[in-house]
Amino acid sequence: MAALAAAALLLTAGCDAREAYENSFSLGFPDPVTEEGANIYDLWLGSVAAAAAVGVFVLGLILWACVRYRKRSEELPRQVRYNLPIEVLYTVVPLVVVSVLFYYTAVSQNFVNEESDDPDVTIQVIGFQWNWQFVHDDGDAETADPRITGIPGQPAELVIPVDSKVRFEQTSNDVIHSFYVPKFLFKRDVIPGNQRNSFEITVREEGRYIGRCAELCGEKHDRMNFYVNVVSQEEYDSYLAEQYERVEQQGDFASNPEEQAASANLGNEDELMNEEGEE
Ligand SMILES: [Cu+2]
Repeated sequence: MAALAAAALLLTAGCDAREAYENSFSLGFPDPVTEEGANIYDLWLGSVAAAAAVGVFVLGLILWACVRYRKRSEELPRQVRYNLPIEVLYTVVPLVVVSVLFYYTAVSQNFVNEESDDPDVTIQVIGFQWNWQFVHDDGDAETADPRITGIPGQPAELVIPVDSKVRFEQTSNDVIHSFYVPKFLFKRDVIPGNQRNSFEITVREEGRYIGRCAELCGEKHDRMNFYVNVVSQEEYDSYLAEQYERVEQQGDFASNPEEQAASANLGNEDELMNEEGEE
C-alpha cells in the first residue's frame, strides 16, 4: 500500500518531475527532448518509486522474520498452516500493484500514440537500403514536395520546427527498417507495402539529433544514420521556402530514393566509413 501511495504521489506530481529530472533525479532515464519523452519519464519515475517501496517493504519483512523467528533452541516451534487472511492479502495486493502500473502505462501509451487531426507539419518517411528519404508534405497534391534523400556517408538531414506537432508517416521501399531517434525516446518500425505506420512528436528543445535504423535490415544497416535538426519556426519557414524554390528550379526529384541515391556521387567509401560516431 505504501508503494501505491508513493506511486500515486509521484504520478500526480507530473510537472515537478521534469524539474526533478533537471536536478539529475533521473534514476537512469535518458534526458527526453520531446513532450512524449517527458511523459514516459513520469511513468518511469512512478514505476521506480513503486518498485523501490515494494523492495524496501519486502526486504524489511525478510530481515524482521530472520531476527524474530531465528533458531533459539532445539525445540521445534509450533507448526501452523492455512492462514487465510494472509493468503488473500498476498494475492490481492500484487494484483492491485500490477493494475495500477498497468493503468498508468496505458494512459502514457495512449498519450504517446495520440495523433491530432491537423498536425503542424507532416513528414513522409521512406526507408530504403541504405538510408532515408524525407518528404515535406504540405498536403497539396498539385505542387511537388521537397525530398531530402540521404545515402551512406551522406546521411539525410531533416529539418523540423521546435514546439510543433510533427507527424511522421512511414513507408519502406524494400525491407523493414525502424525509425529511431534516441533523444526522442521514440522508435517505430517502417514497413514495406500497405502498412503505413505513423506517429506524432513535439520536440521541446532545438538541436541536432542523430537518428538511426533500429531494425537489422541488411549489410549496410549501420550506415542508415540520419539527422533531425530542430530549429525555430522562423528558421523552419525560411528553410522550407528555400526547399520549394530548389524543387521549382530543379524539377521534381526522382520519387524512387534508390534511383536518386544511385545517381548521386557516392565518393570514396573508405573515407566515408568513419562518419557520425556517438549520439
Ligand atoms: Cu534499415
